[in-house]
Amino acid sequence: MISIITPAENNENYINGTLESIHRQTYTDYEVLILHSDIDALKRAIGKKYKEDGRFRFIKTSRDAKVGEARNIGMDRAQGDYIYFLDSDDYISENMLQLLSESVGEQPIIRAKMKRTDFGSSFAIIMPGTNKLKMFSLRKYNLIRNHSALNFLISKGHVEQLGFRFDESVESFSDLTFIIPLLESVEVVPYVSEAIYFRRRRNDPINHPSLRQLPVEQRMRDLFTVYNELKKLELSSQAERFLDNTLLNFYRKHLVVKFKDDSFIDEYFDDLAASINKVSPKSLKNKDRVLMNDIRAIRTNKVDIFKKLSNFHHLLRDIKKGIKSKKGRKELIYKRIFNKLELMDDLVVFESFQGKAYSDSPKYIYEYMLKKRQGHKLVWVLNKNQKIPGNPKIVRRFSLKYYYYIARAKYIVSNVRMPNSYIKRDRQKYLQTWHGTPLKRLAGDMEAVHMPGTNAVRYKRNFNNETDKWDYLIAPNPYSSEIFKRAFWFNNTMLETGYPRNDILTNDNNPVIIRSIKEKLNLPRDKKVILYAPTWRDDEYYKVGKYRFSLQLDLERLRARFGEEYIILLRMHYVVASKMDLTGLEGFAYDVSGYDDVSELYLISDMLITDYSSVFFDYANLKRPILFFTYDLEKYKDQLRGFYIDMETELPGPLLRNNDELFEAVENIDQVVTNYEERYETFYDRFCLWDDGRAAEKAVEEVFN
Ligand code: C2G
Repeated sequence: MISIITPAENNENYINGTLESIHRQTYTDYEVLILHSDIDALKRAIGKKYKEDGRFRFIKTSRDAKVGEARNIGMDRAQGDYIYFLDSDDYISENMLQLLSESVGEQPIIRAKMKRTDFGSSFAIIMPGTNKLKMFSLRKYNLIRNHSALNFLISKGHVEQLGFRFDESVESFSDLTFIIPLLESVEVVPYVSEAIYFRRRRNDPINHPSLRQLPVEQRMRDLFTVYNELKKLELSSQAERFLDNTLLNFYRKHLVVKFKDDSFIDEYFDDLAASINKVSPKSLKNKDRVLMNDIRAIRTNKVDIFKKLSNFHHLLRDIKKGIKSKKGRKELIYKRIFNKLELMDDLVVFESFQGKAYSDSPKYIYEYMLKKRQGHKLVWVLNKNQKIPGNPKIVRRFSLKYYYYIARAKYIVSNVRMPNSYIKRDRQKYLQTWHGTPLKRLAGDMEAVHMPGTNAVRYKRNFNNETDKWDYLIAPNPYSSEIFKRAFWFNNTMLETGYPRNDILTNDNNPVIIRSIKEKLNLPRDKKVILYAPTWRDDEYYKVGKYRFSLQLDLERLRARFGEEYIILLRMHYVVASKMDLTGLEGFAYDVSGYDDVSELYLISDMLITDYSSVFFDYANLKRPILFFTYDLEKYKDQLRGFYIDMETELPGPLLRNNDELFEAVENIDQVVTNYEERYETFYDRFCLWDDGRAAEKAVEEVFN
């Protein structure tokens, strides 16, 4: 019998897939030892059929048991002739146990193939088994290049006889304490390539990191512990080289980056030296000069020289990166020169939608400061030539001046993320206004990421680095405040003020202002106005940052039916790059995508049509009709993002699946208003109560006092 050992702590969300892949095995003589600190909670999370199957055994561990301890307990309780470690977020091909047990023969261990995969991928089908084995002897340590004890079928008698255990004191690298002695004890390891272990890439490095995604400091301490422990054993030269290289590679890949801070060096130098001193001279042969210089400084205990070397490496790295591109050169000057200049206490940099517009909450905060708070030097990041009230200094995003100002400003005000290269300075204050009440799942709350050029792990890491820099965040309503705290991992000052960008919806909702905006846009004054403002789709794009939008709205028919009474303003999201062709629709359809401030467009519209854009939360302040043209609701909700609220029951207007339904609603708009009156009230009370026309004032008073 095979005992599968599966620690399951914190993996309640994933384990069903793992258990299913076991349940489907063609080889059935197994038991599964599932280890968890709260068996009742675990059982609530897993499927009935596994609970009813006697082969699945549940074993309680203590709450703080690390994975090594759980595996040791699993080994103690295993009743099989063989053990097999399978983690509770991974899965195996259906022929795994069969192929391994058929092929192991007299050997104490055997290994199968391992593949990386993402969540959401479906189970693998059986590959035709040829049972051809590869034998690993001299190169057997190549099999554990991922430092993992997973995916070996191992004779339990052998393990018991030689007493192999996992170190229970460390989070990461504990596998090495078991698997290295085990590999030392065998001559060869047979390898089956037709059976596959699917190792899933975790999608949440912040809230739910895999061991590899734990902070470098912790992994470093663990590695030092494990390294020193194993170095006490008498190891073969292969094992020694493997272990030394594990340390040196970790040093080069993860530690070198950290050593840019002298304080980090001060803190960890002694521990580092204790390990590096044990590296065998043979393992240092043929290593490059840069590494060897470091090693020499460490081994001779010369901290000051080591610091100089590290600083020099980092300068060199920055220069190398810098000379590659124009942007790199500017970043180099930014990092190495501008960031060393003193902060200017009166300087405030404003930016909205990455410099694309003079708009949104930064605009209203700026205008409030212009009027009510003299004594600050105000700079706008704007990528076009445009006159702005107050004639501030204007810089283009990523120009040298831009870098200069973001380095020296005491205050940064932005409504989207700053570039990854932005370095938040110690005394700098960063006010993030954000740009909408979330309907679509945000950042840390996203399961998968479908945007081009990134994946969930990278996306969340970068996002988390960004939100760490925010000192203040504006919340438009209690609902957003709660979501922002969680999805942005935010625990600095939440400004529960309402949206500055919505101040005008309270203060300027009058015929004089409405008329002046219509004049600015050259719109007829005798027609009612429909505003169509949809959002973007993560998976429809030309390239990174440039999204495609195909208009599903039938403008010809809309004009034929409503052209006498209405005009329509088409407002694409700012990341949408598709251009609209409105030839023949002159005087009826207007492309207002380039108009900076959507809040002004709300003011002049008699009705809003949108989809999953946050625009409706703001528009609801006006208490005017809202229609939802949601022709791709299922795809958007289920595949792309997922929503925070129930579109079917909580929106202040109807969901309309096609042009016919939409036109009917426009035709009978009074009836729609009546039908949705109650829901609109509830919605308004939930999302609009903080918007009292004084949000900019409240935010400024708090941040700039
Ligand atoms: N916007 C706009 N015109 C559109 C769509 C959006 O001017 N056609 C502006 C609005 O100010 C809106 C903001 O961009 O509130 C954000 O747009 P969303 O469509 O909601 O999408 P997104 O940029 O993904 O932000 O928490 C909010 C979310 O992050 C959504």
